[in-house]
Amino acid sequence: MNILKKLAIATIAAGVLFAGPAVAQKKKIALVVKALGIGFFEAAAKGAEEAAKELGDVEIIYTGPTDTTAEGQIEVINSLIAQNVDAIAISANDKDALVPALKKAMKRGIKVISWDSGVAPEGRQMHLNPSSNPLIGNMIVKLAADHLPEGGEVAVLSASATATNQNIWIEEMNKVVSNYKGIEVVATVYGDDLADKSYREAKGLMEKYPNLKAIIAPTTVGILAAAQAVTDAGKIGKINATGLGLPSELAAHVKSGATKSFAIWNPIDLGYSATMIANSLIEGKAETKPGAEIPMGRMGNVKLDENNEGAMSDPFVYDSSNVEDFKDIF
Ligand code: RAM
Repeated sequence: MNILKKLAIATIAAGVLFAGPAVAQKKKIALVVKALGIGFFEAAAKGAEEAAKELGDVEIIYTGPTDTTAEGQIEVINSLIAQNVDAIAISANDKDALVPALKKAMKRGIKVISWDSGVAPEGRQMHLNPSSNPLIGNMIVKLAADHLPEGGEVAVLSASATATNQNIWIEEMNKVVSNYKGIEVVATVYGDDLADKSYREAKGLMEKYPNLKAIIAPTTVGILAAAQAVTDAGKIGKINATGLGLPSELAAHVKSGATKSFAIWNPIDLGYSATMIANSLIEGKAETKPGAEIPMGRMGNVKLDENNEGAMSDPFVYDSSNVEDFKDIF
């Protein structure tokens, strides 16, 4: 063997040694939530992990700010861009404020979707709603009205004032309130999805409106705080804390009567679906255009409307007849 050939073989061998065996890199999907420490999002993260396990080659980065602000999420997005993740799936604290940062991510080739709480169309490729917005809007007032045959004063305790999802649901609710005889919405306040602020706001509502019959909280943090505030004020049976909540967090309040009933979709399914969609986009297996369908694993397909939005499934109502069956799941 001539010296050149020997050298070539040695070089190839060294190259192989140096490169090592080909290790398949896992795709990185970031699940960005409104804030860390919220049970609803922790359940969604469980679903994302389930999807990652099913796919086998996906790593989930579960992240978010410590409070429900757009500024906090922008920092998180910039750090994910620096980490060169493959996809960002975000529940937004503000529809518009995140757009520039997410546009930057998309320019770098990162797939961007919103889920739960949406980003304006120019800042994401598609948005996954948990359910239809008009259905949720109607549901939250119906939950209160079902227990108020004579009508009465109700107030809304929302999440943050810029939360896309709660704002749409409240808007949809206000469109149909007149269908419920005698129901009057006297105030809308914001607890920012912080337990203590939500509690103080609920207390404030009860003090300001002595005839209040229900607090409608379309947020899992808000409804829990409202149920506690109703309990502490000795108002069980007089004021119904209702809206959207988690069976695991509300079972005791349903038992006490502070919450007569509430609704929610399965947050585990939502995190699972968002992850499956993100993966379909990374793999180039789906398009994001009106009318397109994107596969979501065991949840079937989501069909996109003219704004590239789609809904996962219908909300489900919980009360004393079924809350115990679900409280260990989410
Ligand atoms: C809180 C968050 C979330 C919302 C649920 C119902 O956990 O605000 O965005 O979807 O409530």
